[in-house]
Amino acid sequence: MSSERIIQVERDILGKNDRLAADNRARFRADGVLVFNLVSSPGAGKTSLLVRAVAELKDSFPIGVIEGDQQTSNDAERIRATGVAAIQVNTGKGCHLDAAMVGEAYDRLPWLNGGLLFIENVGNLVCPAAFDLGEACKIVVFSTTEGEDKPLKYPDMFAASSLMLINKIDLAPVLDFDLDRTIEYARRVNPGIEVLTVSARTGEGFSAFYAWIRKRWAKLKQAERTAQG
Ligand SMILES: Nc1nc2c(ncn2[C@@H]2O[C@H](COP(=O)(O)OP(=O)(O)OP(=O)(O)O)[C@@H](O)[C@H]2O)c(=O)[nH]1
Ligand SMILES: [Mg+2]
Ligand SMILES: [Zn+2]
Repeated sequence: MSSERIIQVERDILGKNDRLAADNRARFRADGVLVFNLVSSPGAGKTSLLVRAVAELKDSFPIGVIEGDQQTSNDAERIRATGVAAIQVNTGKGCHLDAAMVGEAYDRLPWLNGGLLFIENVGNLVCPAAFDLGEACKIVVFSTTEGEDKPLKYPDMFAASSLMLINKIDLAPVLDFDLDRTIEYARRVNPGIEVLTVSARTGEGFSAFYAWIRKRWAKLKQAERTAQG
């Protein structure tokens, strides 16, 4: 294929995805559901974070989870063990979730009436940045084991995210992790990105994460009331 043809095919794929993402977003709005798209490199701790968060939030909100991985249903099983509904999507050769996969998975979840939907994307710091799923925002999970320079090496993901959760903060002392430098690099590519430090292992920082979620949720409910007049 010529490079012009390749660019055209990419545009067609992203254009179709954007239309389906708009359909998803309209459905989420109609159901009053707040949707987060969690992205990270493999193993940063997305599922560990979600297992803790959904267990601790499930009495406050209806919650559903969509789990994206190339293979296995391990992550959906880890979520279901908390009593929260989870749908596993296997992308096979694919390296990201797209809006069509999320729309189909959403059909299979119970009605989340006014609740929360967490989408765990395939572990990959590159192309999930380009695929809108209809979410309210992306949350990038970055762990202390990855090296402070990742926001500069993979800027698209950090530019596309509203919140950076710096996970595995319990390991920071043994790794000589430089928190200030990481935040500085992330803000160089996205000056508005919010940052919280957490440990899915110890639970440190989770109350601030829940406060952040509740603030977004209150904003959504306020917008719904304004739209109703
Ligand atoms: N020390 C420590 N280990 C953690 C923490 N969070 C996750 N882990 C460990 O990191 C490894 C990967 O965690 P997962 O939750 O499976 O990561 P993930 O991002 O869901 O991985 P993929 O779905 O494969 O991309 C596991 O061994 C976890 O126990 C943390 O806060 N501290
Ligand atoms: Mg996972
Ligand atoms: Zn991909």
